[in-house]
Amino acid sequence: MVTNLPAEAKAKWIKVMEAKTPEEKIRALEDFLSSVPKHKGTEKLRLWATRRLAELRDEIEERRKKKTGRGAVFFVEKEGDVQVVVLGPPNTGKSMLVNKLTGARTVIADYPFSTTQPVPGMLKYEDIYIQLIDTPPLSRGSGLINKIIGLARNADGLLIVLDATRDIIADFEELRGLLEDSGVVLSKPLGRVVIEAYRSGRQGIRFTLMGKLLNATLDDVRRLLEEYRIHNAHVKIYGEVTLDDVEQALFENTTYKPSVVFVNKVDLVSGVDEVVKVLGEKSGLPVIAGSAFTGLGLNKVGEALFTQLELIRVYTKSPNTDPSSKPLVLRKGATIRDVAESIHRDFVKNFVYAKVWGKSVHYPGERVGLEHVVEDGDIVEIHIRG
Ligand SMILES: Nc1nc2c(ncn2[C@@H]2O[C@H](COP(=O)(O)OP(=O)(O)OP(=O)(O)O)[C@@H](O)[C@H]2O)c(=O)[nH]1
Ligand SMILES: [Mg+2]
Repeated sequence: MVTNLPAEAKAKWIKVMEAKTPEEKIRALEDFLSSVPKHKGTEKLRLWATRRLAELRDEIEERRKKKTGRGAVFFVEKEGDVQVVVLGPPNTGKSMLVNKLTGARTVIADYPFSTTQPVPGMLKYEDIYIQLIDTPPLSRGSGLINKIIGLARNADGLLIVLDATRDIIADFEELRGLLEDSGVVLSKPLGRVVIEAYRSGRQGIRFTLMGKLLNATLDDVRRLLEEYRIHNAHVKIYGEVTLDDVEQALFENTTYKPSVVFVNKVDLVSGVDEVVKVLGEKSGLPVIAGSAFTGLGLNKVGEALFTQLELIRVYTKSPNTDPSSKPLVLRKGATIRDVAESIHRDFVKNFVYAKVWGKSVHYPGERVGLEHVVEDGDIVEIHIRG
């Protein structure tokens, strides 16, 4: 999709990647767009950049409202370990579901478009806190589409709520289409590339290879990044990935959101098993059939999200103390480096070795290095200099 950008545009992209604030991002993105030639091959990219600009402007507007206390704020600060946005067509029971799962005081009403603002609540699953956000209905024609999708893009995962008394297949496809139009995809790509570019430093290009490059070598990736003037970056490759995917990843224009579907109101209809099964096959997603009203299926939501978001828990400890009871919540594939980084910046700089107890090691207390991949339930003790 990223087709033969001129060198000038490539060189400008780095500024967008490095931009920290929405204001900086807007300036850099506008500058980048001005050097992207207008033709068929760049159409999608330009469309995406234009949408992204609108989202960024919205974000600034929201921040301003929040600061001045004037106007309603749509953005929800992350709390807990992960943030999951609850999405769905009008009147499917999103608000009742969030209320039942978290106790949050949502607006529940028997007419559509009753929710006009996002409302957060906290769902506890074992020792993990999942922040659920109730949202206004997502449907074509709603003036809030960009804002709601902005919330979804910013979240760690989605909980899609459908209404069993309606055509759940059609409703799902409609919703998936809406999200895809804005670059939010629900199915996991075969591979995934994450590129973190650093503004300064002399680390060069560092790779974490958790999969493989299909048609290229790491040197090809280096050369590609060189064209974009990226000299300091951490490139993480998961699954099977092509050089195009790497280039694509520079543009953050599609993002995968792990999602779970909740088919609500099954207390009102009988024999939904078959259509629920079909939806599962069509969507490739875990589907829970239940009822916010009777409570059926509610106990499955936490675990389904935990699994679908591929979360793992790591319990850190200091020498001679017990592991913390509150886990660090990370993604599958996380390494000791990620653990160290989430404790303190200096932990990576001063790292000597880590001792690990749990599934990822051969014996309790094994010594490992920064690139060691941790697993759910691991206990980690990091030893640093000084
Ligand atoms: N029978 C039954 N009714 C439900 C269930 N869940 C929600 N309802 C009812 O459905 C209506 C809509 O519920 P809400 O939770 O407001 O739905 P919503 O999806 O948040 O609606 P909007 O915010 O307008 O999109 C209300 O009258 C609820 O009482 C359920 O599982 N079973
Ligand atoms: Mg609602």
